[in-house]
Amino acid sequence: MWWGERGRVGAGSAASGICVRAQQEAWRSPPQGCADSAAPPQSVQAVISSRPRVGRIREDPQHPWGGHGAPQRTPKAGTLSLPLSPSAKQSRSLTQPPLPPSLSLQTAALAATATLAAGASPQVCSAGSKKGGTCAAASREFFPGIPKIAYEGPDSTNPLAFKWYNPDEVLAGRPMKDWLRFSVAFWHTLRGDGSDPFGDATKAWPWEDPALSPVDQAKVRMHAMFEFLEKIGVEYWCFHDRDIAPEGATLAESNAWLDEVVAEAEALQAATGKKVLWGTAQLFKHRRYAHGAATSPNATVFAYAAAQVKKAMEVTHRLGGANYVFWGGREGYHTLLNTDLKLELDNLAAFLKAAVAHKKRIGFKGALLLEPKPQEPTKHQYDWDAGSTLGFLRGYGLEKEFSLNIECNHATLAGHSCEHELTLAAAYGALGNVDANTGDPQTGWDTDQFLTDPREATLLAAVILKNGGLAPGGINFDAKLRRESTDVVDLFYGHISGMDAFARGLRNAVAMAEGGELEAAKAARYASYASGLGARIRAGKATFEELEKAALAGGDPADAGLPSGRAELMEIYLNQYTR
Ligand SMILES: [Mn+2]
Repeated sequence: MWWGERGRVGAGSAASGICVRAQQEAWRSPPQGCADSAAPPQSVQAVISSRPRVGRIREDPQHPWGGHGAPQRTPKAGTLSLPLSPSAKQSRSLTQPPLPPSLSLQTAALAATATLAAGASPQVCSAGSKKGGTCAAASREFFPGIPKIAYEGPDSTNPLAFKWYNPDEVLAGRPMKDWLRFSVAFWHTLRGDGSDPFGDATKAWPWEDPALSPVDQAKVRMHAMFEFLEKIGVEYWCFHDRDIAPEGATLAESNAWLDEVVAEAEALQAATGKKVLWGTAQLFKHRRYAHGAATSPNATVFAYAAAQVKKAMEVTHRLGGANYVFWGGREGYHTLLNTDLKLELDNLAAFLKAAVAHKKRIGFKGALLLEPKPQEPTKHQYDWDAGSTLGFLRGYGLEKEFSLNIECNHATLAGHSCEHELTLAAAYGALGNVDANTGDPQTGWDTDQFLTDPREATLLAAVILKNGGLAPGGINFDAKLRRESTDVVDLFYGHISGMDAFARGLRNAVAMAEGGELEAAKAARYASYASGLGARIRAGKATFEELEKAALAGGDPADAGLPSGRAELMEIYLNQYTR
C-alpha cells in the first residue's frame, strides 16, 4: 500500500503505540485497553480545559485532503499541570477563555459521559480493521466532557443546550425532527481544518492521527462522526466519497478503500440508527478535474468522473441514503474564448442521464438533486441558480428525475435571497433539500457560516412548512467554524446555534401560518383572479381578443385605483411572529 511505501507505518499503529501516545498527549482520553486507563477521575472542567490545543501544526503533503495537511500536535509546555494519567509528563497552558459556568455543572460525573460515549461510538471493528491499534483508537471518546445535548427551553442560559429544538415535540401535526430532518456534513465537521487560501490548518482535531494509515485514519474519523451525531442528537449525515475515504494511487484502489470505510460506516449506522441524508462524489478537488468533470473538454476525464459517480451512488445506496447530490463546482468555465458551451451543456445532460439510468439499474430509490451555485471555484458555473438549473433540466427533459438542493450562501452569491431560491424551487415542485448556511454581509464569497438569524430562519421555515416539509431531503448543515474557532466544543456551539435557529424559525412559521394575516393579505391581493375574467386567465382560457374587449370596456385600471401592496404591514406581521 502506498502509505507503507512512504513510511507511514510505524510502531504507533500498534495498540501499545497508541497507549504511549495517549500518555504523552495529556488531552487524550486513554484508549480502552491501555494499561493506564484507570487514570484518576477528573472534573468535567479539567477535561474540557485539557481539550486539544493547537500546538505545532505542520504541512503533510501526503494528506489526502490536499496541501493543507492533517494537523499534527506537539504538546506545548505550559504553566499548569493537570491531574491526568500518572505518566503524563507534559503540562499545559490554560489559555482558553473561561467556560460557560453551566458546563462545569453538567454531568457531574465523568462516568456518565464515558457511558454515553461507549454507547455513542460502539466498538465496531470491521473485518478491514486488522490493526489492533485502529480499533483501540476508534473506541476512544473524542468529545470528552460534552454531554448529549438536551432541550432546556427558551429560558435556559446553558449554551450546551437547545432552547428551541425539542425533537419529539409535535408542531403542525409532525414532530420537529421530522419537519427539519437535520444532517451533519462530514466534510466541514470532521475534515474542516481551518485552512484558507492564505493560511495553513488551524485546528488540531483529536481524531487526526498521522501515525495511522490513511484508511485506518478514515475509520477513526468515522467513529468521531458517530459520537458527534449521538451527542448533538442529529439523525442524518452527508458525505463526499473523498471526505470519508482517501484517494488511492488508482481508481481501483480508491474504490477498495471506499468500500472498507463504508463497511465501517454501515456497522456504525446499524449500531446507532443514524442514516445518510445524501452522498455525493467529490469532482472538484483533484487536478484531473481542473477543466471540469462532466463538462471537461477531455473524454477521458468525463469517463473517470462517471466511474467515480457510479461508485459514489452505489455506496450511497449501500448506506441507505435518502438522496444523491450533484454539485458542479468545476462544471463551468473561466473564459468562453476556449469553451464550447453548447457541447459542455450537452455532455452534462448526457452524464446526468447516465446517472439516472444507473440509479434505476441498481435500484436506488433516493432522490437525485442538483445544487446550484453561480461561481467559485469557476468564474461561471452552469447551475447558476434555481432558475437556470430548472431551465437546464427542462431543456434536456430531465425535470422529472431531478430536484434541487438549495444552499443559502449560494443563493446570496447569485444575488438572490435563500427565501427566493426555496420559493422558486418549491413553485416548480423541485425543492429537494436545504444546505443550511449563510454568508457574511461584509464579504462577497462563500463563507459557509452557520445560519443563526431567527428572522431569516422564520422566512425559510415558512417556505418549508408551506411545501409540506422536505422529505426525502432535509436540512444539512453545510457550515463550518471560523478559522479561529479551534476547539471541539465550537463544533457543538455551531450546530446547536444552527439547529435552534431553524427550530425557532419553524415555531415562528407555524404561529404565523396559524395567525393567517400574511396568507389572508396575499389572498386578498390576488382576489381578482378568483372569479370572472381572472378565473378565465388562471384557467388559460382567455384569448387576446377577449382581453382586449374587456380592456376597452373597462377603462384604465389606474383610474379605478389599485389596492396598496401593504409591504410595510407585511413586515409588521413578520416581526410580530419572529420570536
Ligand atoms: Mn457553500
